[in-house]
Amino acid sequence: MITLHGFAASNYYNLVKHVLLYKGLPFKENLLYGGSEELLAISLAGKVPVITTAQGFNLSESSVICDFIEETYPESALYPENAEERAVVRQMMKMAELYFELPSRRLIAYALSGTAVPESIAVEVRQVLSRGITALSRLCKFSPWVAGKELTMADIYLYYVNTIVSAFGSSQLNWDVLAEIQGMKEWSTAMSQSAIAQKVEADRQANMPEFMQQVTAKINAVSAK
Ligand SMILES: N[C@@H](CCC(=O)N[C@@H](CS)C(=O)NCC(=O)O)C(=O)O
Repeated sequence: MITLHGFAASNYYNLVKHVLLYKGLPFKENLLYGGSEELLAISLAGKVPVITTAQGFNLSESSVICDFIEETYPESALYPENAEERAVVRQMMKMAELYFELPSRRLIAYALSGTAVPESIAVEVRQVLSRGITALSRLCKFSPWVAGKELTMADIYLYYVNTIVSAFGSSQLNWDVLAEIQGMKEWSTAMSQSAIAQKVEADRQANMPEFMQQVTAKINAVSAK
């Protein structure tokens, strides 16, 4: 059986969990936070999520894990058969990661510590997010899924990326980034209503208090130095 390591407050963890649930694969969860020795032993960069297969193979990096799960368990396919269509799905995932997820993540430390985002960083983040808006507006079809008629890996990936963009764009930049892409919010609402998304969200909420305790402990340890 696959083991999924990490914590449910992480959107990267949750997107892999959603894929496992979508494919109906049996898996167990092992709660690990960043910085733990146990995580460092199995995750090359000390990041979550990590999966361990029944054969004992450890794999990190969420998009690589998604590909591995698809190749190992092709039932309930999440990538199109056609190579060009498959490339478009991967392009959406890449654009979402580079131009939505990563710039939004630069805001998280300020949100958690309650300090203002320096204007130079806010300018840079806005620029990169604008690039993401342009790219994803051109790519996403929302008919009804992002790549067209079939739900693909891009739907799952983008949905969890958007949780970060939405939360920190509005709280730190006062910018409703997702509203800039026509159809994105309606699609996001549809995604959030699936039984899988609701289970993942319930688990996320249950983990939040403990996750916030971890964050506070880390902030206090840094400020005590
Ligand atoms: N590129 C990685 C990023 C994963 C990542 O940033 N995970 C965060 C949680 S959302 C983490 O492990 N943070 C703990 C730390 O940095 O120590 C992926 O796609 O899996």
